[in-house]
Amino acid sequence: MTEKELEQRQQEFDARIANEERIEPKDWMPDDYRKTVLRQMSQHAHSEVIGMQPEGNWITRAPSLSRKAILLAKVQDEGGHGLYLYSAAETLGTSREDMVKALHQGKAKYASIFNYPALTWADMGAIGWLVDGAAIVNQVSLQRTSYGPYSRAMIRICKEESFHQRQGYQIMLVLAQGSTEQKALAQDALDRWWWPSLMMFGPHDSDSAHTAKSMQWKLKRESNDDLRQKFVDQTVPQAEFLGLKVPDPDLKWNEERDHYDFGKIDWDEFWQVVSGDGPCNRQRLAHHIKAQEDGAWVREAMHAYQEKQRARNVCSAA
Ligand code: FAQ
Repeated sequence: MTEKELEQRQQEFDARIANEERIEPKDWMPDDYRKTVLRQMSQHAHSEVIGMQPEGNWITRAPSLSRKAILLAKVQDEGGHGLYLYSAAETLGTSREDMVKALHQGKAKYASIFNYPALTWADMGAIGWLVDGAAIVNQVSLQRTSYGPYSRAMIRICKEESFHQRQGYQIMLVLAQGSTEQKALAQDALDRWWWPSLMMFGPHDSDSAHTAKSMQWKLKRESNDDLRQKFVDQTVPQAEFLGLKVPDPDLKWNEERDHYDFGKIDWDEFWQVVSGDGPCNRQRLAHHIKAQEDGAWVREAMHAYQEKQRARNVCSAA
């Protein structure tokens, strides 16, 4: 492509973004845009799949058959979101195998939150309420992202996340209204999951490497700090309704700003977890690698079956 043609394409792309048009897989897009969407979507897909592990640990220990069925369905949904997002990301020209390889080599990230352990049944409540709650705030905003397949995936995924958030909140509600021990379990889960949930939104805007460009491309529609504030504002009244205390002495309503003020996030902890040194990073990745290796025979069998079908179709067509 000549320089003039490239300039023309770039102008058309910019105009489409300005007009709120979606960018589709076969459309021309700047290399940096493709790279950034792929990075975000693949990391999002990895988060959904690695995110199955903390809750997956509790399927056999759920306190009743109905809790077990609900949790099983919820964890399966997260796996489905991952597959959905991998397929959507593949439209950018990179295979799912390569995305997974990048994860295993430590080149691709996944949400820091999933490197924390789920220690009690109350954590199933806190994860649904807070982690899915934070994911929804982010994903509702991403429903309007400029890359078409990502935007459509978000619309569907948000519907399911909304059920996940409610099932988590309902677990918390039962515990918070239960015995003294149950209420203590709920408070302990909130104490441990609150700050990591705030970290899910990423670094402050001033320290966010990608936000400015991603906002310009309308890939991100709201900044990390704005989404985090939204989450705090909507979640604090929910904690109050449960009769639980958010573990932040600096949390208070700011009349002037019409928002909650909240305390300082421990960014050293955030970057430590993001760089692979959180409580469960090694365990999560090792589990994923093992599952991938253990499932190799299934993929091989599927390919062999496809080959057989193809050969049969060629023979019957001849
Ligand atoms: N964890 O410049 P920014 C879910 C990295 S789904 C780890 O601000 P960006 C469902 C970032 O990648 C949860 N790394 O980056 C569920 C970048 O590093 P890089 C996942 C993080 O992309 C519930 C560097 O820091 N949701 O929970 C994190 O503009 C329950 C600089 O950051 C999504 O992925 C973090 N929290 O903004 C499943 C949503 N934050 O790539 C199971 C889509 C930042 O240059 C159970 N993603 N980093 O090496 C996004 O909206 C964005 O990617 C952000 C980060 C907001 C996460």
